[in-house]
Amino acid sequence: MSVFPKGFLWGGAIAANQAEGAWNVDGKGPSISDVVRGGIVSGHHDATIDPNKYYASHEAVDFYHHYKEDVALFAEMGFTCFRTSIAWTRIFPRGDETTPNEAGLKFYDDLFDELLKYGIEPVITLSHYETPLALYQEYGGWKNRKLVDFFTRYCDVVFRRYRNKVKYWMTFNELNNMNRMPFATGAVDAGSTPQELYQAAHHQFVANALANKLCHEIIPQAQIGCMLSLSTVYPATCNPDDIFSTMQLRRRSLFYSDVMMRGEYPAWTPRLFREQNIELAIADGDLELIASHPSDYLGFSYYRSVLHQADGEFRIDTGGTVGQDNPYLEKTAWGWPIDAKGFRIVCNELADRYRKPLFIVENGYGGVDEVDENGVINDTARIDYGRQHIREMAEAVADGCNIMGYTWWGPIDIVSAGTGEMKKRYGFIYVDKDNDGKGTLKRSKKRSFDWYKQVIASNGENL
Ligand code: BGP
Repeated sequence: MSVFPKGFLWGGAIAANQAEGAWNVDGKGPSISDVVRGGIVSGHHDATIDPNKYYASHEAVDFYHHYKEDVALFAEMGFTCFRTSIAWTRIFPRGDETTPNEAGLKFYDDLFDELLKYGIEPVITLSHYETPLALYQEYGGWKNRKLVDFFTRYCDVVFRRYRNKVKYWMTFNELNNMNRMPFATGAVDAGSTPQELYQAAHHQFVANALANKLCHEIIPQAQIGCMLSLSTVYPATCNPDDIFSTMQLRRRSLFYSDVMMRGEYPAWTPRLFREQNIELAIADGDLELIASHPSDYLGFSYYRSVLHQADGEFRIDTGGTVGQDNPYLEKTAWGWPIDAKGFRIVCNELADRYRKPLFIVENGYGGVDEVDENGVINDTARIDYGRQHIREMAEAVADGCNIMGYTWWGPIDIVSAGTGEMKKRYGFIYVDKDNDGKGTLKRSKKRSFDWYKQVIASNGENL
């Protein structure tokens, strides 16, 4: 019998800016993703949109116009949930308006209706690297407290509008990437000071608490979580310096979920702030608000593990080199170590730490897919990755971890956040489009399509 409980949510996850395209259609304004060429992770972006240049988010895989066809394929695989984000700039094109854009609201009404028609629960991220560009350019992004009000207004509008359609929400995607990817995460510049980065995070904690409060008031049956990127981190050796340094690194990463899940700043933060000359502007009532409205669950992405050495260079770049080399692990074509046991470890670590439900909202294999002479894409490496990781997730459930669901990242090929490429593909569904934007956008099934279908049909038994 399956170890996964009845009602375990199985599906896939995308983000609006990596899939929808239609970046300036039906009143949508530009988001920070729309000025990026070559991946939002680097933070490199143009000051204004150059019509002669290629921006991957502008068309992406045109999910905006293909969603019916795509949702039908998800339904064929048996999805019971589907994670995507609402593009904030479809609802408020600049972010600071008071009246929402009806055409944008209507698009998500139609998308959610289409999902619900097949019994697929929408799981919605409110902000996935998609802060309105005007809020970056004119307000300086999340380091400005005004964004709390703008975000809260946006949340209020979408909670009311979709109260009968969406039960699962998440606030900010991978907030713990603030130090590594400040532009994507906080709409602040790459060279920002620690003071600015932690201030931006504080504003997002306040916004997160207000969103949780509003969501519970407007949709009592809903659950709203936070979302983090959580690779497992191993010390490179048993040298106590490596172990201590790894613990510190882990704390800095879990700082974000500690605040949002537990409702308080961890005990070690005053020392960090003192040593880095950080003086946070905390308004009256902020800490009480954060304490009163913690997240209902922790959503997280897991792709790989990281090996950390105290005096070594901690390298993370978009080309894919991650930490030091772990001799025990194979890597993907992008250099991401494949570590299914690490997945079980991280599930247990988080279940122990927070004692609240976990939702695996991203896990997947980014690889290069070749169409063979018969038109078949035989993506066995993707299937192996999925099989190993779901097997370890089953072990984590058997260990006692409370896991709500699992959404494979990029069930249909989309633009890579790290590199801006189409070539780095995660999908069970292939999209005919290349790195230069050429292709018919035709969808076709890879071999992994039937594999995932069988996994869902057997509630994770038949791998
Ligand atoms: C996560 C992001 C996603 C996503 C994924 C895979 O960090 O939340 O947006 O794209 O990583 O990364 P990439 O696209 O760089 O392969």
